[in-house]
Amino acid sequence: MAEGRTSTSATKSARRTAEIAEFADAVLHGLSKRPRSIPSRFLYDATGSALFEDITRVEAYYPTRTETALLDSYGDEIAALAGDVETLVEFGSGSSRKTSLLIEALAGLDTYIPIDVSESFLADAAKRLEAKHPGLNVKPHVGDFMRTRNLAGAPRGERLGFFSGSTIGNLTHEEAKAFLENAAEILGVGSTFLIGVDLKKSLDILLPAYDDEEGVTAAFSLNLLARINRELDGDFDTTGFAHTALYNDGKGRIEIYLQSLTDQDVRVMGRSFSFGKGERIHTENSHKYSVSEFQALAQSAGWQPVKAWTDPADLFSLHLLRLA
Ligand code: AVJ
Repeated sequence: MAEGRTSTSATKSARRTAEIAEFADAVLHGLSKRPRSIPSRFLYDATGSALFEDITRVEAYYPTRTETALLDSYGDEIAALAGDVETLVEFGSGSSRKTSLLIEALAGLDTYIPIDVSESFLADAAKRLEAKHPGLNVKPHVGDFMRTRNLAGAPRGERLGFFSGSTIGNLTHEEAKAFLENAAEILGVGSTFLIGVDLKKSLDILLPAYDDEEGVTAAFSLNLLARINRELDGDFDTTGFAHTALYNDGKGRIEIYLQSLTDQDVRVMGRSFSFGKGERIHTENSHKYSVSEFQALAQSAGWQPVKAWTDPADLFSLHLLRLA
């Protein structure tokens, strides 16, 4: 897949074709195996990303507003501990509000490099942030942050990485370790890394955050079936499946499924898949960490904990790490 800073319409459409082929492979394979599962990254097409933005405004979904409040409260302290940061590298662009809080706190910042798969999302974010922070160079990098190996052509300079929103929770512990090792490669020795991580907590708070009364999270999950219908010539009845969220205590994670409400047959790309009533497709994991669990994971990938901040209700954490 083409990766880099700008692209022509030919590379854009080649990228789109590759994306659909990859989605098709993942869906046909994921619906054939047992237990059925589809990787969570496919939830985030344009519609899914917009629905996720809606989730961040739902009352029961505490992570976004709690992380924003932590950045607001501790941004200056984070900036002081990170040192003379010249380049901010964001893995998977978050909402520009969170990023702006960090940019404002980093007095000597010269360049902001957001890494994201969505070129249009990056272009919007670049425009907004350049307007908001005059003098800041925004150099978007198009690519999957799990696969990006270097930021060719980007200024060296003291680097701070930023991975917000507990997106790291989508990854298994093994994948998270691999991600942290790869980020170490990209950011380089001496750099720092700020990561937002959701904390383990009471199920009374956790479960409603992933199954809100307004049904926004359900709509987000079910969009995966609608996306299969749109892009892979599927005929899923989106009212025939229910969004289900549960906490897997052993694995320390929320697991999200789409559960068939009846016995039914579904066709995708000319192939037929039978679902028994109650049968489910695993669509997403959201891992939760205590502060010390996450610090141990970071250390296993070569990152030294500098400091961690939590809110008074112990809902969410921000970790500053350094690569020695
Ligand atoms: C984007 C992975 C941080 O795990 O809280 C929220 C995804 N899915 N509600 C999370 C999500 C359903 C979210 N992350």
